[in-house]
Amino acid sequence: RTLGLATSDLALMAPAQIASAIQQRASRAGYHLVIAMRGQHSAADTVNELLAQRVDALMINLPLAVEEAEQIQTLCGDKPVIFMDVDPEANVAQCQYSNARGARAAVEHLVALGHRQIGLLNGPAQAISARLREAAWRAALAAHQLTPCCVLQGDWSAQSGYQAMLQQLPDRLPQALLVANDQMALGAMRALHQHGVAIPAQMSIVGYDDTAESAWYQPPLTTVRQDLQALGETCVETLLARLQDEAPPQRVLEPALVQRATTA
Ligand code: IPT
Repeated sequence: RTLGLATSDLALMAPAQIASAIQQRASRAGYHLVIAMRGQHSAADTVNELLAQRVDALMINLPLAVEEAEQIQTLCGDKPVIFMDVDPEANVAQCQYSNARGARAAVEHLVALGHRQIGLLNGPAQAISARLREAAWRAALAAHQLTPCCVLQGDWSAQSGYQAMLQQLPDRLPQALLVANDQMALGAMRALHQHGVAIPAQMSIVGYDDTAESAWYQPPLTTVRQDLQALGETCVETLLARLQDEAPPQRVLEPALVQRATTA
């Protein structure tokens, strides 16, 4: 009785915290968990590595476009498989938070505070979640007749957020910034601190994820919460239900804005 998890880099906070929740829930159900991390391999190779270990069902936390996801679904044959980081248009079973609703909630929060110049520090272009967060940021700005200003890009790491922010300093700063994940927000805040830019007095910041550390930033981070524990548990429970031919759990996964101290 084995479940497989194909995952993005576990050095990143969100995938690590999701994997931890999955491991705990699987072991509570008496299942063994095998993890394959993508690294330099293709998504298909990573999934084949799990299939070679005869897993009963698979969770795929790899950023995948429609065709890639459907290919992997085919690769898995009749084994239950669930996708966690996929284009919602793909015709595959999914368990994920809406990036569109999360990014929109962040922009609405900043607009309600009176900000008109709202920049974006996005994740890598290959990541479907980054592309969807950017599209929703643009759509929400347009809905308020605001024009996009300042699009920066990192690779999800704190270091990349720091470097991207340094490029805008000292004086090319928007009034507010949506950062596509909390780790990059950590780095961006460090760059702003070094230049004496007060958060939130001179610039508001909203992160994305609400990882376990985010309440401990200085100041504590306002962010879009994806409950990573609930996500991991729901994925495992959905697979278990399919293995036992039962109805999957009816849990709604909704991102929610958590207001802390980096926005004003
Ligand atoms: C997504 C995180 O929001 C982001 O911070 C980064 O860690 C990324 O994963 C890594 O792939 S969450 C994912 C389930 C869309």
